[in-house]
Amino acid sequence: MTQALDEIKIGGLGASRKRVEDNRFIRGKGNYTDDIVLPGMLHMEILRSPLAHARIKSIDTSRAWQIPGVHLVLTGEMMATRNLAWMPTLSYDTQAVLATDKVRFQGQEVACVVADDPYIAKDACEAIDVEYEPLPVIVNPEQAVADGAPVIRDDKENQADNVIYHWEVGDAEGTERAFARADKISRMKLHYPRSHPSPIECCGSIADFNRATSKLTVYMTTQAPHIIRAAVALVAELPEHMIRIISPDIGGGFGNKVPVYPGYVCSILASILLERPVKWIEDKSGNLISTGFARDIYLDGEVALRSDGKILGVRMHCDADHGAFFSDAQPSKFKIGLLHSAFAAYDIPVGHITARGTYSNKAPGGVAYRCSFRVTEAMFFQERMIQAAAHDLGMDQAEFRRMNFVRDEAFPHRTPFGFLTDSGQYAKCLDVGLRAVGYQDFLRQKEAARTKGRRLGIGISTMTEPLGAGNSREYDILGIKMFDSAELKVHLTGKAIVRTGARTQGQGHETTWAQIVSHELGIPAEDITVEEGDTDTAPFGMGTYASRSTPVAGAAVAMVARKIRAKARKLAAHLLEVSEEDVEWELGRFYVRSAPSRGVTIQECAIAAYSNMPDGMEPGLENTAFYDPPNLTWPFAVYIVTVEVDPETGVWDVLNTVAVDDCGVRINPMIVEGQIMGGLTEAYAIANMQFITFDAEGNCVGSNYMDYLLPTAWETPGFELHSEVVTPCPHHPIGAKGIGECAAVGGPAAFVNAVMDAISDTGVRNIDMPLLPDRVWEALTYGRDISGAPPVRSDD
Ligand code: MCN
Ligand code: CUM
Repeated sequence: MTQALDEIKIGGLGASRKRVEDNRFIRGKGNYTDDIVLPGMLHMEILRSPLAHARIKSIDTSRAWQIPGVHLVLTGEMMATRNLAWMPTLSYDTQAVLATDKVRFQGQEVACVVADDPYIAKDACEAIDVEYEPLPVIVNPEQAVADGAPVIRDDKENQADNVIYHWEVGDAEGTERAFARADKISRMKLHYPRSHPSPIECCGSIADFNRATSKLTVYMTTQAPHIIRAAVALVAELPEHMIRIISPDIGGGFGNKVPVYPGYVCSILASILLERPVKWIEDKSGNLISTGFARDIYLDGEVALRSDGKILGVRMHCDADHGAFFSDAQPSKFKIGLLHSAFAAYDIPVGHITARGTYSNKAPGGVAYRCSFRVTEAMFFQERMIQAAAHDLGMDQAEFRRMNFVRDEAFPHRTPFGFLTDSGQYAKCLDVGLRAVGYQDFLRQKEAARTKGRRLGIGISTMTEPLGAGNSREYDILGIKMFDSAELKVHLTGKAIVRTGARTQGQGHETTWAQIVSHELGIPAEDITVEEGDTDTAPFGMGTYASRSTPVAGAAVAMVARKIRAKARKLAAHLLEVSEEDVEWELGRFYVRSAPSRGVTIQECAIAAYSNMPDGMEPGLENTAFYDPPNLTWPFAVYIVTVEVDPETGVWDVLNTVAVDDCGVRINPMIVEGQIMGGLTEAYAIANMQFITFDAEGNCVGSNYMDYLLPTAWETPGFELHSEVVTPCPHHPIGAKGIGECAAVGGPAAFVNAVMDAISDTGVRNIDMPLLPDRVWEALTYGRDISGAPPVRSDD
């Protein structure tokens, strides 16, 4: 008779355990960066450029210095004397900390004031007199490469134009041949607009340099504290053990809190100069106008088709607008991130991708807002191209996908762009989705509605995402290899603490890491504390982004628990007075194989580790595991959306959204569902209502929540989630794949495809996001495509 514990009851794998962190969050007891108050703390504010491109003729700070309560006014010139006016970016470019020669985007940091309170600091910023000489402005790639375009990065030697890189992957000649053989070529031009993660909490830091101990402590909103510590050590040449980065509770990250921002650097320098703690908290418009953006990329794509529907090849050219500095926060050697994960779910014999990156007078972009480094763009382009190709062939869009999917037995599958996908059941996911939405029925309803002048549409999108960077062979940040670690300490009473180098920003690690330990050791989840975010206590890790925590840090948690179990087995053998080979494990308990009723619990082993260990055994029950994943994990999803478009107004309503996500084994099904709902909400917002665009002078339009809309529960449609397809990850210790971003990655195309399906009979091929009612109305009324960011004229 087994005496194994009931895994769901103890909060192990598969338990929809309530999020333990929410206990403090919903009571208003979270501890965010801005909640922290240190003795003698001063406040810093940033003066930002009103112009998008201008030479700085002079900066006069004398009036600011005279304001009572002002302690320090920092300018680029002062930063330059310490070699800190510029900093390196994660993409091997440089970025201005405070502008010296020119300003290159609206909102760029020009000066900082440190004062007794933030209001004095803000007033003093307004007392700084800057004389600018305006320069011509570039707001898109076309202007960037036009003849006679002003060179934005004239600070860089050998930079004679605005091109950052040319990049390509795939087989150009083979693709050429495939296109020559094609019965039909389907073409699509698209723009994925700039989008902004907009977490509720803005970025911020409190730097606290203590001259007496030489220790620098920085509390900050970062998704990757260890990388920040390494960057501070390397850039500021401070000894690493004298730097402590603490990332307290984070009010949402979504990629916004991966990069290093000038505000962090200035607060650190100010604290070192003043020997007092200096707090900088970004305001909302500062966050919207200047921190890391995502996307802003143009596609010219083609699919070569055989008349029976088989895809023979794909060709894509992408133009990426990076803004004023190439500061993509991504760990691959590929200039355009993982864009070439496009078409990974389809069996494409050959393909070729080229990409060009350019500078513009816009805030530096390149954070991967809820996506594994341009996978969102890749999947959006892919699914829009797939829908257009099916349409061009006159084929059913679901059938077209099914016939071109990679088959279940074909894994591991090498994509034409070099990735190795691990596992999946793509057709099954599609079937589940089609059944749930009532596909055939809906097609009939759509026809019937048309005869009454109503426009219904159905959109399908699929996505597979390369999650879990890295493996250390292929992924690094500034040369630091991508892996993660976990440390587990089991106390003598059998309670435990687990720490990882990841950093939760709302994803629920405090809940789910405990569940992994429970699964491996049978210690109830409520007996396990999870801690992350303090570089003095957490083991080394590369942080939380690209949904890498479960694939990498989560795997490390499982591996360290297994090390603990291996030692506990020796303790059990000692307690049971049998040899280790005779000891069997069941959840929570070791027993003697020949006498199963004789056993010891994991808690009894724990106390023995401190009180009754065998001769020669090192006491204690703690360990650390480093995990270098053999491959990325490849979750898959199908999203299906039905809509009704009102031809009078262009307003579209979502009738139904079905999501079928296969992220392998789910640690906490409720948390996974929350992640999917959050991602779908963001996808809906991007497709429907959000844009940050720029007028001809480079003024950022949309740097407030009147223009950049965040959907509330009122606007957000309902979602129907399906979890019945589970393909365990073959190389992950508990079979889990990442999930944090999937719905935000795959969702947008489902919404857009649905609206396009509703109006495709008018000959309109594309409306670029956001599908605002006036854009849909214009397309429908005049039968024409609507391309690019919404036009904004300067005289509006
Ligand atoms: N999980 C699970 N079973 C799986 C996979 C994941 O139970 N098979 C759980 C995890 O244990 C974790 C959560 O789901 O609690 C998300 O896990 P994972 O997919 O590993 O993603 P990360 O923890 O690495 O989170 C990063 C991801 C990213 S990159 C963005 S951006 C994003 C996202 O998570 N930002 C978020 N979701 C967010 N959710 C909130 N609330 N706030 C953010 O800032
Ligand atoms: Cu891709 S945004 Mo998240 O990686 O923090």
